[in-house]
Amino acid sequence: MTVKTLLETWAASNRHFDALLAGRYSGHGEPQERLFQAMDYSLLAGGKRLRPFLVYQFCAACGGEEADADPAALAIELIHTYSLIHDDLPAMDNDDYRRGRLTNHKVYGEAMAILAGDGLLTDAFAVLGSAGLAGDRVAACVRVLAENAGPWGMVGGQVLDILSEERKLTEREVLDIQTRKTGGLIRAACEMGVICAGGTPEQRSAARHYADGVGLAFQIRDDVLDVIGDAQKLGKAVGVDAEKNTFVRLYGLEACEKRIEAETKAACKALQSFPNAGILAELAFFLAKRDR
Ligand code: GRG
Repeated sequence: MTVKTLLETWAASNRHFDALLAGRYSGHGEPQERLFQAMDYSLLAGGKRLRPFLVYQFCAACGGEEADADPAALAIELIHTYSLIHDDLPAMDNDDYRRGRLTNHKVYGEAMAILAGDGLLTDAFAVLGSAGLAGDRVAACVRVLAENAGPWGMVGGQVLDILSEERKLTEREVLDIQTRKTGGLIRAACEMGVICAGGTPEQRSAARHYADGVGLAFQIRDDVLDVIGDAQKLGKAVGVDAEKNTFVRLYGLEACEKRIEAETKAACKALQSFPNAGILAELAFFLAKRDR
């Protein structure tokens, strides 16, 4: 597997995914058109689509078809986008730019941005609930997604982060917040991919291990990019996390690089449970060096 093949596969996956999204919300003359426009504004702003790609690739690694993974891929990106819209609000991070454009509330106002996030979050479960998969697979996906995105997962991590803003955290505390806040959706994406394909409990567990390594490396890289990254490439401001409880503050830049490498290698070890997961290994190494 080469980086070129990875990027071509990822781009093809994104084309397929964007076709799924096209025309889903705005443009149908519904009375709540303004809400749909606000949802599409952030959804179609050109994110990397990493989480859907993970759903598709874990489904494929377990012998599933692309169509089996569509609802879970859609659901995870809807939830990810809602979290970004809400995270950018004045009551949270108060950011002006995201995905290279003005943040949702800057264009649609706070009330509509909150409702766009709410709409994306709830529709994610409508999408999953109407998946044409066996009922036990749908139920398992709903549970995994809700547990990782909700109060025990991403939302819980955000709360812990907010409550500790004034305090310098221990390594254990920073890791706990990261595991929920960033790790939650990455874990849900990987595990749902296995579930959609009817993979084994061992494969679900291996997918979680891969996700834990990749998720941690991804967040550390995010913190590193806030220091050394290019705002143009990232589509958002840099240097804004200097006062926060980041991994750079905890370890320093050099140790961050070492930890990213170690977590990436650990993630790839978990792939032994899958007969053909070369692309997921290549993805882990690519993400470790990403610049956007
Ligand atoms: C507000 C409920 C609520 C949760 C907020 C996930 C989150 C918690 C906030 C988003 C901001 C943030 C720094 C999250 C860390 C995870 C992360 C690096 C998100 C950005 O993900 P990318 O790089 O974004 O995949 P794109 O735009 O490419 O999809």
